[in-house]
Parts: sequence; structure tokens; C-alpha cells
Amino acid sequence: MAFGHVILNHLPKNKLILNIKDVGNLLPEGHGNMHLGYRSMSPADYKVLLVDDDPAMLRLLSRWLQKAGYPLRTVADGQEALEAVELECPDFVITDWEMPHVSGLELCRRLRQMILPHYVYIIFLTVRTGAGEMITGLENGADDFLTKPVSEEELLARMKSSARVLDLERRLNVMAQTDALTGLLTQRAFYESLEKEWRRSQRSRRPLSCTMLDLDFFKQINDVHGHLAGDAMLKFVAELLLDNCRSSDVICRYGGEEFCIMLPETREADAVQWAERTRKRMAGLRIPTATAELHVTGSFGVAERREDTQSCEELVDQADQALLCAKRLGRDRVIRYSSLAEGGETKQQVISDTWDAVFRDKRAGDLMVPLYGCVLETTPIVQALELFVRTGAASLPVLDEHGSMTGFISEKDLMVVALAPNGLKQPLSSVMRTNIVSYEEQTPLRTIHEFFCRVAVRSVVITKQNYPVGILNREALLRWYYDQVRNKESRSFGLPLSSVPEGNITGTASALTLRSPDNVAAVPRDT
Ligand code: GH3
Ligand code: MG
Repeated sequence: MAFGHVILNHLPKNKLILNIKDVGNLLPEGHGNMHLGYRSMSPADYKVLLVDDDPAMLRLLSRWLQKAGYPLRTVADGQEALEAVELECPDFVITDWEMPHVSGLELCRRLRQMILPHYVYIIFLTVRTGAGEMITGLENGADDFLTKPVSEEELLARMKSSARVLDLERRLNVMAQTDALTGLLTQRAFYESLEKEWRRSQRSRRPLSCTMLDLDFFKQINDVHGHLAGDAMLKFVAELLLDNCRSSDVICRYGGEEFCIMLPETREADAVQWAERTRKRMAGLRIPTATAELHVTGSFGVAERREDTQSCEELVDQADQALLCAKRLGRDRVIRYSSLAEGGETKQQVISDTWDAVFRDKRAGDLMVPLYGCVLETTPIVQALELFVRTGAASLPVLDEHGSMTGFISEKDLMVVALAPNGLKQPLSSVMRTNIVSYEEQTPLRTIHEFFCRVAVRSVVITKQNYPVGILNREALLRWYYDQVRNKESRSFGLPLSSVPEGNITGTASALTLRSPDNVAAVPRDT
């Protein structure tokens, strides 16, 4: 179990009902009050490396330290000590000052230059008692000095007091890696685990998936019920995630109301199943407060490491892209990255001030290509085929009996099904795609530009009061950008007109001119 995982064995699997006042008890030990519940350390918790070229001295000190219960390694000079530290980082280095090859002072200096997983407390054994030597030692990174001949009591007493410093550093480390509210890992600590798992998965060619979760309309919970209720909700969600995970999974609070979960040894399809289970359980979560019973839903994005995924950051980014689509598709759902139209890396660019001005008044409706019509999900495929042939449409939205869009059907979908046995007799609902992102026609064009920059989806449906009226795709946006460059503003984009080839572009701005949505005829119900 990773740092900060809180045990949740006492909660029922299907539905969580706890009183809000109990939530404070769910904080991990050591939070809020650093001394609260923190296990006191014993010598067995501190690894010691003893460095001395005098075998008699090594034997004597080893006997004392082992008797006191310290796990111990001994080496005869500074060079061996450096190698031992590389192998396993100790908590204490107790070193002689004068040694062959690498002296105690040099060892100390080099240790302070190394990037080590935690602080190493360095104690010098020396016959040099002058202030000058002490200053040199301190300046090179020493923490304490013991004058030879060493007394057993003094050595153990000094180590006991130094352990307090190490103890404090350990606590601070745990706190830095743990989110104070939920007890989950912080984003930084999460990436440390993910990096390791990523390398392991690359070496062994074993699967690795990542899931990004964002709570839906969480701001409303804060706005309506207050921040304390919001905090309580976050803790419950964290508990639920922990309860739903295997011990090898790693969960972090990625930020605000967003969580990221690493699922080692898990294919995308299995990660989707896990996310679906968690989503359903989350929707059943009820948190009673004095004024209301709170509930929340979550949107999930899932991605699996592929051969061409460049880094663990890219894997998280892909899960994030899928999450963004889950939000756009209406929230409370799981979307897999591989279901987005195409793979490949997308890198969001900051829009320059110049583009900002160009985008200012543009709306989605200004650039959409109006739809030829719509079909009902109960329409037999053969009739849809006829409609495609008559109108020349490339794709059509599918509506339910109330006129709400439930999916989309394209030429490609029809081609796949057309030659299957009884394919043409099936209703459209059996072959339509449902992952359709839509935006209202008044949405700023810049919002859609940013969406396309973020995700691999190629087109979105434009709606007017929830009724589909057009399609906006990357191609239309690119043509529009091209026209901006070609037209009067070209100089302000820093692109000489001569560099823009004439006649190579098949479409023009006129082809994109908005036709009134009122001209769009929905296919009658009995077609
Ligand atoms: P969406 O479905 O699009 O994700 O909507 P949303 O309301 O969840 O998202 P939005 O980004 O608008 O709001 C997120 C809110 O989460 C705003 C912020 O105040 C709240 N939040 C972030 N961190 C904490 C926290 O630690 N405690 C509480 N109570 N609220 C938090
Ligand atoms: Mg949210």
C-alpha cells in the first residue's frame, strides 16, 4: 500500500452512508497535528554505515551499535563508503576523519553533493578537537563530532538526539507526499510512482493504464452547501476510490476535484470496467448533512500505454483528453482514449494575442456546415441508406422520439453493416456511434479551437437549443485560419503572402458560409 492510503474496510461496498461529522476521523494519522498518532521510532528504524580503517575501532563500535539495536554495515574507507551508500542509503554515517584513498572530510563533501532519497546524518570520529577542524567539518556537511577515545554512552546519546532530526525530516517527507484533505498521494508523489511503473511496464511489456476522474458540477456543492460539505465529499470519494482499488493501484488527488489512478497490469478494457464500477458506486454515494443528502457523479477518462506513447505524462494527458470528452458528452460516464477518432499526440499551443482578437466575435454557428437532416433511431438502416444516397450526406445525427440527439451515423457505419446478413433490417440504434461531442451554436469558436487542440476528435455537432443543426470539423477551422492568413490581416500574422500558395486549397470561405439553421429539414418520423 502506497503512502497515505487510508483503510476503508468498514464501509459497505454498494452504498456509503456515513454521518458528515465522522469525516474528520478519516484523516490519515499524523495530519493536522504532527504528533498525533505518529509511531515513535526505535534504533531498528535507522540504518547505520560505520566507516573506519582501524579494524579494532570498527569491532568495538559495531558491538555497541548492534547491542543497541541499530542495523549496521561497516566499511574500511571513504571510497567503499560511497559505494555502500549508492547501494542502500543509510540514515547515519559515522566516519573516521583520517583514512586512506578518500578521507572522512572528502566522503562528507561528496555525500552532500549526491542526490539521496533522504537526509543522511553524518557524525565524525576524530582526535582533532580544535575549532578550526570543527569549522572545516561543518562547512563540508558534518552534523556532529565525537572525540576519540569514544565513550559508548556518549555515542548512543548523540545518536538518539540526532534521530529526532531524522524523524522530523521523515514526517515532513510524508506530509509533502500526502494530500492533507484526503490522505491520497499528491500529484508529485504520484508521478514518482508512475515513472517507476512506466519503466517496469516498458521493460516487461506488461500493460499499464491510467484513469482520470473529475467530479461533476462540484462547484455547485460548494456554492449550495458550503466548502465544508465540499471537503467532506472529496474525502468520501477518496475513500471510495481506495476501497475500489487493488493494493498495487496508485491513487492521487491530481488537483481540486480531480483524481488520477494508475492501474498496473491492466488493459484499457479492464480499466474501463473498473471505472464503470467506480462510477456506479459513486453515483450511489449518499452523504447526509444537516440540511440535505448530498450526492455526486464523476466523469472518467481512461488510457492504456501503447508502444507509441512517449512518456507517462503523455499517458496521463491521453486519459485527460478522454475525460474532457466525457465532460462534453454530458458527464457521469467513462470514455476511453482509443475511442476518440484518431490517435497521435496533440499539443496545446497558447493562442497569441493576435489570434485572440480574431477569435473574439466568432461563434460555432459561424463556421459550421449545416446538416442535411436527421434520422430517428428507430429508422431501419435501409431507409437511412436511401437518405444518404438522395442527399449526398456524409453523416447524420440520430434523434430519439423526443427529438434529442442520441448518436451519429456516418457513411462508414452504413458500409460496415450494409453487407452483413440482415444488416439492413436492423434499427439505426444498433450501429450508430454515441460518443458525439456537441456545442451550442453560440459557443465561442475559440472554445472549440481549444477542444480540437486538446483531443483527437475530428468533428463536433453544433446544436440550437439542443437540436442538431450543423457540423464543425477540423478542416473547416483550418480553412478559416487559412483565410485569416490570406486576407487583410496577413501581415499581423507575420506570414508573407507570397508564402501562401494560390489555388491549392479546394474550399473557400464561401463554402463555409452559414446557411440558416431554419433551412435544415429534419427527416420526418415516418421516413
Ligand atoms: P465540471 O462538471 O465541468 O467539472 O464542473 P465543476 O463545477 O466540477 O468544475 P469547476 O472547475 O467549475 O469547479 C471546481 C470547483 O472545485 C471549484 C473549486 O472551488 C472546488 N474545489 C477545488 N478544490 C477544493 C477543495 O479542496 N475543497 C472544496 N470544498 N472545493 C474545492
Ligand atoms: Mg469538476
